[in-house]
Order: sequence, then C-alpha cells, then structure tokens
Amino acid sequence: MDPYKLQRQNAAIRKVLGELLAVEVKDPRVGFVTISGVELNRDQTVAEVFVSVLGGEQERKDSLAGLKKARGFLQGRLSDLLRLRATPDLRFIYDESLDQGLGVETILDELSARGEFVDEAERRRRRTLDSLAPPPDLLAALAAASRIWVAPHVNPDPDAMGSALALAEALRETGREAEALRYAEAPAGCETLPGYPEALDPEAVAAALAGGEGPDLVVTVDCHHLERTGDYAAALADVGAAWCIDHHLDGNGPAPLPGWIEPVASSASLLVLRVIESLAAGDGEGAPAFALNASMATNLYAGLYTDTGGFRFPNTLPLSFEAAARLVSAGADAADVAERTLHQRTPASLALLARVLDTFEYHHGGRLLSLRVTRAMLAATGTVMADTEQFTGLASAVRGVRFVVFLKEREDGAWRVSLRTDAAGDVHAAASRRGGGGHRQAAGCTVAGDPATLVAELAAELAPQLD
Ligand SMILES: [Mn+2]
Repeated sequence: MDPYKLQRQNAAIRKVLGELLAVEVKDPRVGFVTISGVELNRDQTVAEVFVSVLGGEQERKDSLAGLKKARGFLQGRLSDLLRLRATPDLRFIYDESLDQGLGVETILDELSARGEFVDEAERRRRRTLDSLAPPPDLLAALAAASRIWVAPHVNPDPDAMGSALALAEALRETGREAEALRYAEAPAGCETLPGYPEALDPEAVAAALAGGEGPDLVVTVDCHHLERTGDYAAALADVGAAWCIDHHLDGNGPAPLPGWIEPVASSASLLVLRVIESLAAGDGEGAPAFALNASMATNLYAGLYTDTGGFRFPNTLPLSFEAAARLVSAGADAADVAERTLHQRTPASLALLARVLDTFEYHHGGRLLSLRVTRAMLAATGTVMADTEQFTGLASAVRGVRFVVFLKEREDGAWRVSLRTDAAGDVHAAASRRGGGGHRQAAGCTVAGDPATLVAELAAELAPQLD
C-alpha cells in the first residue's frame, strides 16, 4: 500500500475510533482516553493505537482495562464503518510522549507565574513568515514529480486561483511540466489574474486525460480534499498522488490529503509563497534556481489581499504584512489588485445587493445580523452566487454587529450558511456541529430547512457569546 494511502487510513481509523469511544462505548473508564495516533502495518493486519489518559496512575490502568474489554467490539465496528478488507488486530499502547507534554504545561505555569506567559493571540502575533516552513515531504513530492496539476477548489476565489497559477508557474521554472486547472465559470476577480486564460479548462483536462497526458501529481490549493475540486474530483482521484496546501481547519471531513495545512496563514497563497521561496532557493548551493517574478507575486498578492478582506479581518497578522512587503517588492501591483478584486462592482451585483439589503434582520439588540440570497434574486438580476462574496463583509461592518449569518440558497433548495464573527467570537463550533468547517472567525455549513427557523436556531446558539 502506498505510504499516502496508509497515512490516510491511519487518520481515518483514529477518527472513527475516537468517535466510537465518545459515542458508542458505554464503559465510563474509557472517558479519560485520547487517541494520539494510529499506525497500521503494511498488510493492514495489525493497528497500533497510541493512547494517552487524562488523570493519574489509577485512571491509566482502568482506561487500558476498559479498552481491552471493548477491543472486540471496536474491531468489528471499525471494519464495518470503514469497509476494511481485513479486520486489523487493535493493539493499545500507552503514549508516554504526552506525559512529557504535561511537563510543558508545568513550564508554561512557571512562565506564567513569572509574567512571561504568551497566550495564543500573542503567539500568532509573534509568528514570522519565515517560521512557516513547508514540510520536507511535500517538497520531496514536488521534486519527485514531472507532470503536476495544481487544482484550486470549485468556484475558486482569488486565493485559490491565484495560488494555483503562481505555484504552476514556479514549478515550470524548475523545469517541470505544470498546469493550473480552472473551471467552466470565471468567478469575479479571477479572470484577470496573470496566466488565467492559459490554465487548463474542463475540456483541456478531459482531452489530456483521454490522451494519457495526465499528471503524476496533483496539488490542491486552498482546500485539502479532492472532493472540493467539483467535477474534477473523480478523475483526479485516479491520476496518482495528491497533496494539499491549505489554511482551513475542517474537523468533520474525511482525513485530509497529505501536505501542509497551516491555519495561522491568512491565505493559502502565503503558504504557496513559502513553497515557491523554497523552490526558488534551489538546492541551497550556488545561484538560486529562479526568482519570484511579478506575475507570481501578483497572483499570490491577490489571494493575500482578498482572504484578509483587504487587511481587515482578524486573520491579518504581522506575517500577512511581511508577505505583502515581499510580494509588492517582487512586482505585485497592490493598487491594481485592490481595484480588480474586492472593490470592483458590476451594475448587476448592485441590483442584487439592493434585494439582499431588504432581507437584513437584526437579532439580540443588533449584535447579530442575518441576511439571505435566494435563487430567484440571482435569476432576477442576472447574477451568480459569486456576486454575493462581499456581502458578508458589508454586513459585519454595520456598527454594533458582532455576528453575521448569511444564508445562500443552493440549487437543490438547501442553504449554504456563511458565519462570520469578530476576533473575540467563535463560529467554527456552530458550523462544525452542522457538518461544516472553517475558522473560528469565518466558517460555513450546508443545511436544509426553513430559513427563518435556521436563523432562529443559530441566533439562540450564538447568544451565550454575546454576554
Ligand atoms: Mn483561502
């Protein structure tokens, strides 16, 4: 089995076992158990399950006894749920490394006592761009491939599309055949990105695959599942290895592709910048392999600028400005990107905005604002869903508003819910509970049902955060 499949299988087993322990195993002794890792052997007959236990020596003994008792049940459920060919023999191993983790806690307590404790927000502020280092195995996968396709998520935004275009161009500079993929529609802000017209469209992708000219490596950017590549997903799953570069957290999805997921990055393009800088440095001996040029820099800056809402969102950190400085130095035209992305309006999108403004509803004394767009509004104004991208930002800028709930009607009648909050809020949990994902400040999910009821439920759920 190839190592990436094995890695995904390990992650899947870990996730399912965690859920089984939390939901199905009634033995209270296993309530203290956390699964820190799973390692399947090559023929998948044995799975070593590394566990840590909250509590002392007694809890540890009890928990391991509870796990031993539940072993047969867990093995059966696991092979049912994951449709495994063979049922792996589960071996529970106590993970000592987490005890050393407790040592870290003690050190943090001491630092805290001395007034040197650094909280999460401060740690984020202190992160430098150079502290974001691409994983060596991702760089190795790029180095080993000769034909690479870089795939943004379906309905790409400038971060996804710009990242794909820049990475493909940089990979070509290293002598590889590399192409960015685009979709049938050109979403706002993407069609004027440098190199966009040359990206492979669905017809070119189909022709390449039919002619045996597919890639030996796919890299997804701004997403970490092939499922997010829409109509390409099935074909891309067949071509070979797939890796990801992403900055989204997603607790509910299937195990992510191997690669680099770094939520401190305000855009995927910032991570792609670091990958390009590694590629450009060459082997570290002699002259650099190539230089970050103006078209790569413009594509990456478009992602950086739009994903921070024009350096407005709480994800705007010092490292975002470090990246901005490097990209503008390399030739990105900051003013032009701003004009062509966030601040551009079409008459049709303004007509749509007029209708959506009519749906604004204030809850909790104006601290939560809900809005909605229906398929009928899009049809009446000749717009597409991508034309609503700026509306969340508009709503969150209303004085007093801390939470935005934006419902977008999908073609199948379900609602895509975009949630947004300020630096103190958390909407990730509400989205995650509904099978979605995202970040603490911006998250989304898809739900069916009456829109007014959905808004009322979300408003009630977020209310405790308003006190
Ligand atoms: Mn992004």
